[in-house]
Amino acid sequence: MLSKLFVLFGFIAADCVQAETGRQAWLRYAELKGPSLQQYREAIPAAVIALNKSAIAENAQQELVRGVRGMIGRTLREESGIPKEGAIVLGTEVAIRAAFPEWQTDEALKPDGYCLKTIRRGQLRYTIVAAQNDRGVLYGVFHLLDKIALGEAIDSLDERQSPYAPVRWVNQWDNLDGSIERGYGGRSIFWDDGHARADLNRVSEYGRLLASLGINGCAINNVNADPRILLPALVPDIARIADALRPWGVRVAISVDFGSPKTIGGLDTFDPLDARVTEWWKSKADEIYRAIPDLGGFVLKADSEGRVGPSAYGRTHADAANVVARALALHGGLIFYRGFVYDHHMDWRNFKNDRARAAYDNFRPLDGKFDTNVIVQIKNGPIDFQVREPASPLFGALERTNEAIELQITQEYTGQARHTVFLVPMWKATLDFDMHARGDGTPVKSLVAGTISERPAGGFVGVANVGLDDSWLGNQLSQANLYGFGRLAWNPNLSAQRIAEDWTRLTFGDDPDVLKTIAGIQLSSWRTYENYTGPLGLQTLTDITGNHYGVNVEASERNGWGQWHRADANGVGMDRTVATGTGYIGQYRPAVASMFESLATCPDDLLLFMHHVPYTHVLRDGKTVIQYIYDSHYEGAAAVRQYVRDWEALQGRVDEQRYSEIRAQLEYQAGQAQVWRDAVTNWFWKTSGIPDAQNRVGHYPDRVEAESMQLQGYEIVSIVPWESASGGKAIQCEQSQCVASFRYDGATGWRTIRVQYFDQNNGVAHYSLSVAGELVDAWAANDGLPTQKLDGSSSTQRVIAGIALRPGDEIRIEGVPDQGEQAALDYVEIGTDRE
Ligand code: GCV
Repeated sequence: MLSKLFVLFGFIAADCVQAETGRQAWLRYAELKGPSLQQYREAIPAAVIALNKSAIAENAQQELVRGVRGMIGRTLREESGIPKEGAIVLGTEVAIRAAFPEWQTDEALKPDGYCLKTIRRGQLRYTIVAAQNDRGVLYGVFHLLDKIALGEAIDSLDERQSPYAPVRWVNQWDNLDGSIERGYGGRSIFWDDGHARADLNRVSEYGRLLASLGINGCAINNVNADPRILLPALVPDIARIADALRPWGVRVAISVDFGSPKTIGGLDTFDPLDARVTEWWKSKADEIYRAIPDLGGFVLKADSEGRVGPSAYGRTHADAANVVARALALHGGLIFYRGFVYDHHMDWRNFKNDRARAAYDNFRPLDGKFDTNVIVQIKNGPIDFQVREPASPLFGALERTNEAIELQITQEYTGQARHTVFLVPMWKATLDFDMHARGDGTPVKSLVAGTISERPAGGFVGVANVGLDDSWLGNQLSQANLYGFGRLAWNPNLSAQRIAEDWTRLTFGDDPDVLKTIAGIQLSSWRTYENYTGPLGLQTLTDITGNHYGVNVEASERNGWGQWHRADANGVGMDRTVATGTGYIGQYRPAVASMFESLATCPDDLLLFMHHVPYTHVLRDGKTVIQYIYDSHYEGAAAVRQYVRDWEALQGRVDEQRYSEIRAQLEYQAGQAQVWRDAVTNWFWKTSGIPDAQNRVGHYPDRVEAESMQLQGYEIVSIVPWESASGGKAIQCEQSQCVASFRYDGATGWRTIRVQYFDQNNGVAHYSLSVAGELVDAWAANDGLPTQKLDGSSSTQRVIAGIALRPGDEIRIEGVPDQGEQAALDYVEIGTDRE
């Protein structure tokens, strides 16, 4: 009893303290208001019974109590048998049938599936949550709570839900030292300093979030695996993490390094066909399964980006996968073998070379040679999570091999959680794409779920990379990507709109204006981001050999990484046609290949991914390619400015902390979108020699370049790449303090001043801005942007609204450098207020 009270008060205290930090995500269980509260108070019975005894069943019951208390303000009484009053009854089908013999169903539930059913006995009403297994019961409870949160009726239930695919997993790219590769939400919730964290509460909280979406597996370390994960000393750590996730129905998996038999195993080889290596993997699996009998399995990245693999011994990926698979099979484990295999030292001068071909070329010949507990885990597109890619042709090419689609929830190439980009529409474009693998009607979703060819395993893997930040992912709005991944993994037929709206209502409440604004931003955000970072299939025009964040149009060219767009003075795009290009298009089935091969039928959104065309090529909307590039960048940047205005209209309707965080994030994004816009459009103008028909590119009437100001102490520097700073130049301060000033020569009026400055991550420079001798703003460059350099990644904007300016007013910026951060400035723009 005492411990239950403790849990009760613990929840209440936790809810008060952490109410709106974002940590509760979509599971806030905020108190309902108005008539719906009254309706639920009348509909909800007083008692709950869990018929099965297990940690998962206990969690299901506790979750129900917690949710009902939060939303309806009623504390359910926990009973041990069916009472003579209305009740909510949780249990497996077998247990429910024993208690309610009158419950008849024709259709058996799938594993993890559940049913919500109202059964009446005379005047009494029982709300049944029945499932094939305990995990399904937990999922059913979450669904029931969602229905309440979304205002749906629960007094006459008759609903069955089954997952679309058995595999619904997340991968975490967490390193044992606690850092996360491509993680933007803080340090690892799992690891610190080489071991599992002492406090794994956040892991349990994560398990709860995952369970609420029906996610049933989690790989807890980076696919660039540290071989030490397989040392005996780490087994208890993995076991502790598994203990934290198990009550939420989430099985743990680990990523392993293929060289382990040699690096940590004491063998002189890791040749998959060597009997000693076979034995090593077997005894290693036995050792781990003794401690964690329900381990999900292993994830393996081999022969990719410097990782060792079977090629070291002239063996195939099937040889590599199977040697591990056989060790795991004895314990019911799976191996997720990553299809992300390519040569990153390709000769860029050879126009027939093509990284996009790699997955198919490597795996298609091995179809049918993988054991049944191997799943080939394939990224959605053939390159690497770019802002837009076609579906990987490998999905349609494997007929006798389990597949899973790998989607990236963490926003590596899509703004690193500093830009709001809701990825569900992008994922749906791939999942719904018909590969014509067996004639019409074989969308990617059906191939990965194995529903077409009855492959035994397969499904969905999301690279989540949540961290210790309260927002989990580094941006409150980015949580929708984790939520959306889970919803799609359970049911990929849901629409992006439905997912965006459900998420918004659960996360921010039911205010119709809040719903309209947030869902509106989310649903347009992918197109917006694409518009200013890489339209027409150019891929994300970022620093691909560096941080994958800021703009750098040529970073992809003239190196072996193969993310080429081949833009030159005459044209742009990769020729991947069969007729004249790399032949990549020929990897698709004929119906798909012919659509991509022809300029007449290739969708414009993927045009430059598939074809090299002159800048004057005319698109379907009548625009030339070059004009589209200009226009889309202006549209994208303007859209983000509008997001800021839309968001500001919600002040007072969203809790203060999340309101301010999101406002700051969107305002930052608006500044970055402008950097991207100017960089990409100027680069293409210079390269093509074709001016913008609307005369915007290269003409900035409101802008005063820092290098043209009166400078005291500041010196002018050239920026690399040139396009990432206005005019290719900026000013930096190598003294203890510097000043840049100029006189305003516009009309009298209220103005917004935008200062474009650089915020490197090697110090905290300070700035102040005065107008006509009066200090109007001061700020610190203390953001953690991913660079020490002056470039597009560090370029950022300070917006100072509501300034009364008169012609002749002096605008003066003082910069104080700190530890190598040089208080650098690019330009100042003066617009009409809140322009
Ligand atoms: C974990 C991209 C990322 C790498 C990542 C790799 C992969 O190249 O930039 O950080 O490595 O994909 O998916 O294996």
